[in-house]
Amino acid sequence: MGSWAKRDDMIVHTAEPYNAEAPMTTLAECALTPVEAFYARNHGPVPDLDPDVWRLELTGLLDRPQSLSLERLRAGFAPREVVATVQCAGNRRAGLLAVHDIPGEIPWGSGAISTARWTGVSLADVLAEARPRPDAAHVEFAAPDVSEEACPPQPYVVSIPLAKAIAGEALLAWAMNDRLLPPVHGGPVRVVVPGYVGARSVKWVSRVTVRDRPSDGYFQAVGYRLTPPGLQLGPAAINCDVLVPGEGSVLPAGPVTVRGYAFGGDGRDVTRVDVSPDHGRTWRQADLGPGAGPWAWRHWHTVLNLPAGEATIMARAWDNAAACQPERPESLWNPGGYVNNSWPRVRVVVR
Ligand SMILES: Nc1nc2c(c(=O)[nH]1)N[C@H]1C(S)=C(S)[C@@H](COP(=O)(O)O)O[C@H]1N2
Ligand SMILES: [Mo]
Repeated sequence: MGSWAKRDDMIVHTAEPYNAEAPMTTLAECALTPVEAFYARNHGPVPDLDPDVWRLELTGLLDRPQSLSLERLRAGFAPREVVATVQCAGNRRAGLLAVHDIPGEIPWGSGAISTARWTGVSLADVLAEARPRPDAAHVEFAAPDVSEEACPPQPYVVSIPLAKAIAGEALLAWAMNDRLLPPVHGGPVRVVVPGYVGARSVKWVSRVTVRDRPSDGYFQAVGYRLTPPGLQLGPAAINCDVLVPGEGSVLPAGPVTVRGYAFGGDGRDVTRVDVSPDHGRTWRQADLGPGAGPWAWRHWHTVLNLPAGEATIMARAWDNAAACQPERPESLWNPGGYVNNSWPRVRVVVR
């Protein structure tokens, strides 16, 4: 076991704060990512919280502000389960860094995305009891972990629109894959905002503030922002990637099974994944796996016949509005440096 009870084969980008992703072959194995292989993205040290002392403060534009213990949260609201994929906005950033350097950003490979069955209560139910006022428009989540990456160093605070917070799918979760949330994933309680960039799924949440405008904390207003200023990341972009074979694989001639995932993002379904054996000259449609619900990725696979020599395998996903992933990372690069959902390219050698 590695640190934080993770598998030994995790790719650890930084040990402190702990930032790690699973190898792509591991992600290809199952629809739900084992907790030991679930990627971890931390901006500061993991706080050590006592579940008995933990409270969730609900404050701001509310008629009935609340302070809820874990016991009260579990007993007072209907339990909910949602299978949701969480994807860091930096997933596949290494592909952007190959185009342009972005100083200080983690060179995530393709594994800053994972899927779990989350158990908790619906944020909508909890907010309903606190009664948002008519001018409520955004919901801010605050956690106690202090990040030195922020300027000045500050706790992790971000927000989502009220409409998303009360749509039903967002959770205050205390378990993942039927296990109590481990500290590194936000235990005792975290927010899970299905379909949004991972940055909005706040771990160790301790305060929920209902506001008339988005959070002005560093991680909302400066980090996780696309240029021009003010354009904030929320809904995740449609994405797919090739997980197997890996970059640089040497394969025997003959049929090759290609596997990957596709994720539609916020309420958009992936309806088709195409795979090219020859750098985009020809394409064939992959078989899409069932997926574990509207907020989860879908695995896909197809069999390609690759000629001997070097080959570049590519993939692209389409959503139910016929939108396709953008072709090239060059068209996505911006000084904020976030979100590479361009077509994956995997070079292999066939002998
Ligand atoms: N309190 C807190 N919540 C946080 C973060 C953090 O650093 N602190 N990182 C965010 C980011 S950027 C991502 S991608 C997800 C990662 O969740 P995970 O570590 O459980 O995979 O948590 C989000 N929630
Ligand atoms: Mo992230």
